[in-house]
Amino acid sequence: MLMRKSPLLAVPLAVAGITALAGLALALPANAAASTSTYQATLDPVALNTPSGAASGTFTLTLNGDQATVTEHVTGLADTLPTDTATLNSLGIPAAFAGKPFPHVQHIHINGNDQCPTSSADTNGDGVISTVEGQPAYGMIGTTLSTSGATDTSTATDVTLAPGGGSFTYQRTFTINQATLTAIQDNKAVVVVHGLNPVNAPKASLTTPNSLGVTLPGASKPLALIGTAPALCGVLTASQMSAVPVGSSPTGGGSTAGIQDEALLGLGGGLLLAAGGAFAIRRRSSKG
Ligand SMILES: [Cu+2]
Repeated sequence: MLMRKSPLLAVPLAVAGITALAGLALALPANAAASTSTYQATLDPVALNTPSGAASGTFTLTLNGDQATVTEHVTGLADTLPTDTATLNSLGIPAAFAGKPFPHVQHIHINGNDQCPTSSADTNGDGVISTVEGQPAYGMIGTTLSTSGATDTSTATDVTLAPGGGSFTYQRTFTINQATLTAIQDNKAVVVVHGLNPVNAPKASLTTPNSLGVTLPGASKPLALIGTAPALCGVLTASQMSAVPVGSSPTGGGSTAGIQDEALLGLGGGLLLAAGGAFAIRRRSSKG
């Protein structure tokens, strides 16, 4: 539809085909993303809660205005929920969850001491660092890294929107709230993945109710500490990989920038085509 306005440009675009359009979409953000910055965290086992070397992860967050793109890989976490009713009940997990992937709620915590908790964070001495005990180190929840839906605190403990399983890749682009955005830029943001592995978690995490009072729908008792205690943690720091603008853009952060950015993130061929259309308009206006 947009191409009709620019027949001369539409012809080479059509001939070049999808591959070239994808190339254009990849090339565009160099101009559009002058403010892009990248932050990274290495996710390490939380003291007391996860044995050293048992689990690990990498986390990359790219900011472009208020759009955040997260790419995360974790491995070695709790894999599946128990299947026997007695164990499920003792952990505060309804039977409907039997054998399902172990949910790992995860957040960007902000405005604490920009640290992951050490063993001294276990202030009640039960051998587990609860997520509340970890807060002086990593702060309150700023953003929920949910698989869909809201990314604020409203989904913080929603296990149905949490990634699950022992190893997973999480990738999502979302509008990041101002508090988290500011904290990231001030180096006050910490990534926390929750949910301890029953196989090697501290015994107390299996028998103590979680410190947030989370009770799963249909459960007869609160979820055990194992469900919400921090398993992996990493401090977000600015990366040397941050994009460097190449050339100048006459329109800067124009109204089409959002579309182009989504295309960069690989959200689908339709958006790639949309980006091609936006590119056609920009080219036409810059020539005219
Ligand atoms: Cu958290």
